[in-house]
Amino acid sequence: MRTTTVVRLNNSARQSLHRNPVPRSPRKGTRLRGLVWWKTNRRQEPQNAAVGEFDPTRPGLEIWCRSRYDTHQKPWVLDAQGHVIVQYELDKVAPPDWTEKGLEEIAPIQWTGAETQVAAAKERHKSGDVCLFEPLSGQFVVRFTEQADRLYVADVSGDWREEIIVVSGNKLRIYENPAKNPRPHQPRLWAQQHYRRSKMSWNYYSP
Ligand SMILES: [Ca+2]
Repeated sequence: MRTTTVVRLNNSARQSLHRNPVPRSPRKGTRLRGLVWWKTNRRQEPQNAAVGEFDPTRPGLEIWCRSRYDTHQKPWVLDAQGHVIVQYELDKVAPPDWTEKGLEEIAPIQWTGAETQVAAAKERHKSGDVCLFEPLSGQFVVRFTEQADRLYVADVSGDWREEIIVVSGNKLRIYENPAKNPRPHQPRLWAQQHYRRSKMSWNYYSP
């Protein structure tokens, strides 16, 4: 039986695809329903991204994009409609002794329990420190002196907030937030199927 592919695009999406075509042969059996949205920030590669509730005053989730600079990264944030709402130079907001190679293994994290999420990351290309930062401003809110080789984020203590899990050589360390949980009765994140799916595997570009 032949596979039928249905793709309906508006004019703006057609123009976007013309400038930046996507692969034309979807996996057999895949039924495309069209482009949801496509957005570029002056054709820059976002490279690593983190999606989360970084600004509750804006509808939907925001997308933090790291940029692909090997040093002196210049992140930006898209809103749920694909508009660039902020961009900044990491060097101007990171601690002065943070590696100039920037951030890697970036993940949104429910650290405080408040509605606004922050992001966790480690020093790029080294067994380095770990930080939590505000994606919209780039401000570092917590820094852990570490020799982190790999970083994970998940709720392992069971209070629905998330902890930072660091692999350092053959050691594993877990950091939790000792502050009071402002919303202790939120349902556990593990109750959401998409959370279980996203935590099943680890991905360097969007953990
Ligand atoms: Ca939002």
